[in-house]
Amino acid sequence: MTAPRMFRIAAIPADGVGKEVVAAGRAVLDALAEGSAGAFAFEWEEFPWGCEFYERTGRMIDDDGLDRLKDFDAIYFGAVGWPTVPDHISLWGLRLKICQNFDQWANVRPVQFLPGITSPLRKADDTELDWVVVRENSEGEYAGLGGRNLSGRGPGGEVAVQSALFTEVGCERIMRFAFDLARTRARRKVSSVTKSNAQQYGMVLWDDVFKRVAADYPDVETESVLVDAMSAKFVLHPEDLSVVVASNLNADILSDLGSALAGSLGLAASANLNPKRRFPSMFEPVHGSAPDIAGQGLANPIGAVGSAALMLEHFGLPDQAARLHKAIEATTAAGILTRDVGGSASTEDVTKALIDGLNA
Ligand code: GGG
Repeated sequence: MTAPRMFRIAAIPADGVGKEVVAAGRAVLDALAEGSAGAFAFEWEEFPWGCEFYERTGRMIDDDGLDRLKDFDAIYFGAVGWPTVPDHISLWGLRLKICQNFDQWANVRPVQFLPGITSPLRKADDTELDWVVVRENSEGEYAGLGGRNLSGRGPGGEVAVQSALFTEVGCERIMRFAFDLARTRARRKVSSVTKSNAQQYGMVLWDDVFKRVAADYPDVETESVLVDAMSAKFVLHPEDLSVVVASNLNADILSDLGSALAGSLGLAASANLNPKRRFPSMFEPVHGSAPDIAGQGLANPIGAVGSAALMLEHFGLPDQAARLHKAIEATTAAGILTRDVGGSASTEDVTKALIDGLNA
């Protein structure tokens, strides 16, 4: 008998419901491996980083944390943020630190409509809708450039600057990623989103690069849409979307809108990819730590389990990813739903249904 393919995964549940949904995702993945007849297995190491760790140590992650993560096959992340720690400290101290250190410049956020879940779009054929938001994940509005109290005037007169950084290399690589992704989809279309009428430097560069890259993909339909118009399009004409590529901030906002339109933020999965695979990629639900429901067994584990499916695709196990998707669809179709999508099932109930669904 040959040894199983072993995947080493660093689990970072971090804060709030992140702990519950990472536990759920791990249970589902372990059940999948158990049923693989020894074909593959997961070796987990869990790290305690997050806001509680910050309160004890003054750091969101150990000083050697990034070094300890670098040799894992993937990072499975929960959610970051807790009311006792300022959000910019927790986000920059952990999630953004990992994304930037491991050059995870492509954030893939599919918007998926599941059976049995009512969407505010209220289309009879909701399950036919699906599009992907591709988020530039390394620069743009989240480049961390700027400063406070630049005037030196003190209280009441303070001035702050927050700059966005757009590089030709950064724009081009995320656009090529989006076009290559579009070529794998039934509808070969890329919609580029900016606010280049009002933001006349970085976003005009983005538009120029988009036109240049598009010329290399004549088989892919394209459009350039302002972010305000794209928000309306998400609601009014979602059937016209396939791949939507946008800057860090615009895509962050649009992907939340997309998942809310699909029924709940709790459903949305994401992959922070280092496409060249020099460093580990990170998989996490789109949702945050949800302090209002944390620790009550109310969190929806589907976003985290969908993220696990993206991780399996990244590992080159598309059939196993498809099994997770089938289990998700069977669970929602059977009406086993958490409160955010109109049900009364607990995180544990849904996790059990997902595990049962693997073998259905
Ligand atoms: N699991 C995603 C998460 O923890 N999000 C918290 C957050 O505030 N994210 C901002 C971002 O996605 O840049």
